[in-house]
Amino acid sequence: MRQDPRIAAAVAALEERGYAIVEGLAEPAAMGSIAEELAPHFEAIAPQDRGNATARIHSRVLDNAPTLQQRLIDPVVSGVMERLLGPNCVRWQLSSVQGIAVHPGAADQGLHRDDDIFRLPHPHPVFEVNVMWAVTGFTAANGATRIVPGSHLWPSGQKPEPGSEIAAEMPAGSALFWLGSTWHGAGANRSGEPRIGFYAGYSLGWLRQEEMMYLALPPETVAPMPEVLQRLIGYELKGSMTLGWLDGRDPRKVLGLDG
Ligand SMILES: O=C(O)CCC(=O)C(=O)O
Repeated sequence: MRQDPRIAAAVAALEERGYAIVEGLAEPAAMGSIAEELAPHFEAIAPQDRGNATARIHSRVLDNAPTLQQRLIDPVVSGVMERLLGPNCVRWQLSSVQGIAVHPGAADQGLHRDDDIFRLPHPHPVFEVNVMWAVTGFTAANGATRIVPGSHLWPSGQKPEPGSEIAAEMPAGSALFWLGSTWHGAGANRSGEPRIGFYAGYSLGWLRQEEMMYLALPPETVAPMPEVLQRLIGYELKGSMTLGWLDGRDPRKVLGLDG
């Protein structure tokens, strides 16, 4: 079967520049449904916990959020992960999920590399690839993610010069991909409307996930989700009795997830 050409184009851009934008990957109507799925979680955050006018919610939002769940297993996203992470693990995984609302008045987030949490010297093979879905449009004025092109190839210790970043502007329904090694950060919101994005981080299946997924999304919560998503969250045995067993057995069988 012929692969969607957007996969090869995104992989080439990620390898060359450290980021890729796939415009219109989801229908605008899907983003409307996702905004509705996220809204009660954002509303539940107390203003004093918002911090810097940027509100974050985490992977628990996946519960009862079928439109959002489908975006996480989008075939173009999966194709990119298979190409970039697949060669270095039995199965890649979801590492962290976040809804991020950058409200008017938010200052810009410092530029950073997501994979610095693993403390390995750069450059190194790709072990993390992240995706930001534009739930609202992303513009330079409303806090679009800032990206430093080519910075994924830099050695540890090299820092971005001021002004070397671009704003990843994109219409609602688009997806911004970046490598864990690419310097980036949310922009300041100088507009009158919130910038809402939905972030999903993917990593090699043998790394520790950033979020404690099994506690955030216990077996009874994932049971109604698509099987492929359950597996990405971590409910699977990777390889034959190698990684991720429970009581020495396949966790899907122990937990009754295979029916
Ligand atoms: O919200 C964004 O545009 C980027 C978020 C980010 O880089 C982070 O939270 O580490």
